[in-house]
Order: sequence, then C-alpha cells, then structure tokens
Amino acid sequence: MTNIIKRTAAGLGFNFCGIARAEVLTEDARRLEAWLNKGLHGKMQYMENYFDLRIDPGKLVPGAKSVITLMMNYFPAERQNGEAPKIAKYAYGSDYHEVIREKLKELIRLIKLDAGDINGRGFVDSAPVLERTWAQKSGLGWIGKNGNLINKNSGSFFFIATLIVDIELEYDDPFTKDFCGSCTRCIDNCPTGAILPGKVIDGSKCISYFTIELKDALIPGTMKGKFDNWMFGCDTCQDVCPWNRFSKPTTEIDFKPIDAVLNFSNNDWEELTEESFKQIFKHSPIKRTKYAGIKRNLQFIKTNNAV
Ligand code: B12
Ligand code: SF4
Ligand code: SF4
Repeated sequence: MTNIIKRTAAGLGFNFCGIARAEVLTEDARRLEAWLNKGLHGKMQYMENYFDLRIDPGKLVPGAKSVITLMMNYFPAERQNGEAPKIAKYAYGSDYHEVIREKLKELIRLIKLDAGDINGRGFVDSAPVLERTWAQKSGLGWIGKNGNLINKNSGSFFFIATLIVDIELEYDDPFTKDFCGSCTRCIDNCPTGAILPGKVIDGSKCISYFTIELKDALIPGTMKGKFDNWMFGCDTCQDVCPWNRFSKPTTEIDFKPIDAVLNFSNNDWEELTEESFKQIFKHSPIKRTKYAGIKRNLQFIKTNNAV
C-alpha cells in the first residue's frame, strides 16, 4: 500500500510524499502554546481554535494510524513586471486550495480501490494541522530559521498537504539534520524583523499577515516604510535563502502565472475596478483579501514606501 500511495501521489503531480506514524505532537504542543501565549498570531483568532485537533491527528480522523504528507512545487518560471506592487509567488497561479483539494480527493478515491473502505481525510492549509511539523516528521526536509520547511534538493517554494488515514503504512525516518548552519540571511533581510531566534516567526509582524490575514481597514503606522513594495504576501525570507537556488519551475499547469499577475503595471492595479477584480481573480489566492484589502495594501505601500 505504501508503494501504491507514493506512486499514485507522484502520478497526480505531487513532487514529494512522506509518511509518518500518527501520534500526539507533544513537543509541538509546547511550541504552539508558547507562540499563542506570546500573541505571535496577532489577530489570526482562528489559530486559537481547535488546539486539541491541531496536535492530535486522532481527533481529526478517528483511529488515525498514518499521516501522509504531500508537497507540490509552485516556483514559477516567470516573474512579475518589475515596477508593479509585489505579489508572493505562491499566488501567481490558480488557488492552491482548489487545485490540491481536487488532487487529494482523487488520491483517496484511488487508494480506496486497493485498500478497501478506509477512513481518510485530506487537508491543505486551512485545517487545524501542523503541516510543516508533519513534513519534517515524514523526512521531507528541515524547518529553517525562516520557519519554512526546506527540502535539501529543491528548496522551500512548496505547498504542503496532508492525508490522515486509519491504516498502518511503512514510515519514513524523520528529517533530523538542519542545514541552516551559521547562515542568518533570512533574519538579516526580513523587512519587518518578524523572524525571532529559535525558528519562531512573529506572525503579527509578518508582511504576509498584514497584507493577507489582517482584516482591519488600516495597516498600523508602525509598519510605515517597511513593506518593500509587497502588496500581497512576502517572499523575502525565501528569496534570500541559499537553498532556493535549487528551485526549479513548477510543471503544474494550474500554477502557471495568470496574465494579470505578470503584466499588470502599477497603474493597472490603481485603476482596477471591483467588478474586474472579482472576475480576474476568481480562481486566484489573491481573492482572499477581497477588493478592499488590495486597495488598502496599495494605498499603504504608495504612501508609506518612502520612510
Ligand atoms: C498561520 C500561518 C501563517 C501566518 C503565521 C506564520 C507562522 N510561521 O506560523 C502568516 C500569515 C504570517 C503566514 C505566512 C506565510 N506562510 Co503560512 N501558514 C500558516 C498556517 C495556516 C498555520 C501555521 C501554524 O500552525 N503556525 C503556528 C506556528 C507555531 O507553527 P509553525 O510555524 O508551523 O511551527 C511549527 C513547526 O515549524 C515546529 N517547529 C518549529 N521549530 C521547530 C524546530 C524543530 C527542531 C522541530 C522538529 C519543529 C519545529 O513547531 C511549530 C509548532 O508546532 C500554515 C498551514 C498549516 N495548517 O500548517 C501555513 C503555511 C505554514 N504557510 C505557508 C506559506 C507558503 C507562507 C508564506 C511563505 C506565504 C507568503 N509568501 O507570503 C509566509 C511565510 C512566513 C514565514 N516565514 O513563516 C506554507 C509553508 C510551506 C513551507 N514550505 O513551509 C504553509 C504550510 C501552507 C501550505 N499548506 O502550504 N502563514
Ligand atoms: S515573509 Fe517577509 S515579513 Fe514575513 S517573515 Fe518572511 S521576510 Fe519577514
Ligand atoms: S536563509 Fe539561511 S538561515 Fe534562513 S532558512 Fe535559509 S539557510 Fe536557513
């Protein structure tokens, strides 16, 4: 079954697949609790919910035995027009939630053809699952100082998804090495100082948080001059990471950059109407901020780029 699952996952376009025994994440529970207690989640209230589920796959899938972690490369072959407000690379193409959810459904269907009526649920991003931890436990890479899961051969521009099942499988060894060494490039280059010691990210200071997750009408003035022209998300701590020099462009057709992301000029963004926004970004991760969020971000970087 393990071989069938890994082969099927590869056939569906997942670049990596690793499997770990389902267990309660005791150490991560401590780290997550400390992160929440320090308020490093800012106003992302959803991170306070379902603590028990987040640290115990058995609470998400009754009788859970195995956690299958799948990773998909999203590194684009092309870049945005240089003077346009910057968009994180994960948002260049179609919404990964939609793309990967379909693939997970298909993977479960195909597994059931061989394994019978097993109990399994697939998750990507929005569920209470510590995805980076499971990726590390499944041998797919280490958690870098920038908080991201880094694969030694392919870098960190990957989405992570998990599939929790109630069958025993063959388990991969956890990735126990750490190849960050004495490098501090991500910490030195983070525009807002959001990377703390010990692989802890202050979510409440991250540009990705301000530009995507924060629903307030205004971005705090303390961030004035710090956004380095990022309008949606931020890639700085990954762009400067030496392990990303091994990134290869994705072959997933759905992650191919949409025309607007590549070619919109500053002016096109400024003049974008709500109607066009809804139509152009209907299947893009950018729709998450809604039109008002994009307008707020644009206004902020326009008036605050110069310190
Ligand atoms: C909330 C969230 C955010 C928040 C908070 C960030 C954060 N670091 O938590 C914000 C909005 C800021 C954010 C930003 C980004 N995010 Co985000 N985010 C999430 C989400 C939904 C939950 C993460 C979480 O649980 N945080 C709580 C903290 C405490 O957990 P953690 O950072 O994962 O750390 C755990 C492990 O790393 C582990 N750990 C930490 N140190 C160590 C050390 C050792 C030795 C070990 C073994 C374990 C370990 O313990 C921690 C607690 O359990 C996940 C999806 C998911 N369900 O997991 C995506 C996710 C982490 N994000 C992702 C991405 C792509 C990003 C961005 C790159 C997007 C962008 N370009 O703008 C940035 C990167 C910012 C950064 N440097 O981390 C990807 C990461 C892919 C990867 N290769 O790692 C994920 C997995 C989504 C996905 N399904 O692909 N994100
Ligand atoms: S995504 Fe940007 S703001 Fe967030 S930690 Fe990385 S470099 Fe800092
Ligand atoms: S930039 Fe350096 S310290 Fe940061 S994650 Fe990459 S290798 Fe690790």
